[in-house]
Amino acid sequence: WGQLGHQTIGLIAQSYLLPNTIEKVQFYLNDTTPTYMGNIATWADSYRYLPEGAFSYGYHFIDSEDAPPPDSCKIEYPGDCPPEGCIVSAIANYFIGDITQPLHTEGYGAGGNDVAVSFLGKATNLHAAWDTAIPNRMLNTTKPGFLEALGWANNLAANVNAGKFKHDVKSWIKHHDIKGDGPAESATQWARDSNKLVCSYVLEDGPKTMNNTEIGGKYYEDSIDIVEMQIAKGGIRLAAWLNMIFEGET
Ligand code: DCM
Ligand code: DCM
Ligand code: ZN
Repeated sequence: WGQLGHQTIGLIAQSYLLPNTIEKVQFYLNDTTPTYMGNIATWADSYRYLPEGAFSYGYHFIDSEDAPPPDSCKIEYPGDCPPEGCIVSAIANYFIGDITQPLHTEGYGAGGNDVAVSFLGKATNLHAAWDTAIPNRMLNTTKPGFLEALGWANNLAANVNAGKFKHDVKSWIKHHDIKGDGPAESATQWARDSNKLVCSYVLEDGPKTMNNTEIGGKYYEDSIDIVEMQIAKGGIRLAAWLNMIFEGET
């Protein structure tokens, strides 16, 4: 996800943290402002481009070798994870935010980075569209600020609490386990959950057919529900994971 997605996930997560977890997270982040989780949400995306953060570049995704969808979507763990690590092996110590972006669990065309598309007339690639252009368009902005993320987080949290996601939430966090191989096993389930969407929608028509097409119309319209669910899911999983770490609860 891009800035908007990551900030929204952080802000959703923040509203589900339990008291002791809030205290610990604020302590480690050294931030007690009202948006402490939103403020840090894009840190991992800048860090990986610094020389000292280069080791973490591959921790943002897993390149499933199931290409080319839609014929098969499949995550093999540890098979799909290189020795340097991937988003599944890194979950125990690192970043939860990106694993709900379907193309972060797909190897084809480097997670869709090599699939050229146009979005409302503007040349881009499929990965960037899912990270950024689609979420931005959903919020009716080309340059999202913190207010867009806050508004979106509130809206999605309301749908988790009493709206269209009310009945899904339990299934989003049912694989959480922190002991032993738990983190990698949980993360493998999450990666499979995302990777399934690659075949059922994201690359449904076949990546080659999508090359150089305009995706700002029906493709965009039908992606909205998926993006909303995946961002909400990311926030809920992040909160549950932190609660589990700091209070032994899920
Ligand atoms: N990005 C960044 N610094 C750069 C280049 C890109 O912070 N030099 C950000 C822009 C997008 C995000 O990375 O918000 C996309 O990353 P990912 O696909 O891992 O979510
Ligand atoms: N990415 C991915 N899978 C890959 C390579 C990259 O999901 N095999 C993601 C990580 C980056 C984004 O795509 O945030 C853009 O990649 P880059 O920064 O290499 O242009
Ligand atoms: Zn991305």
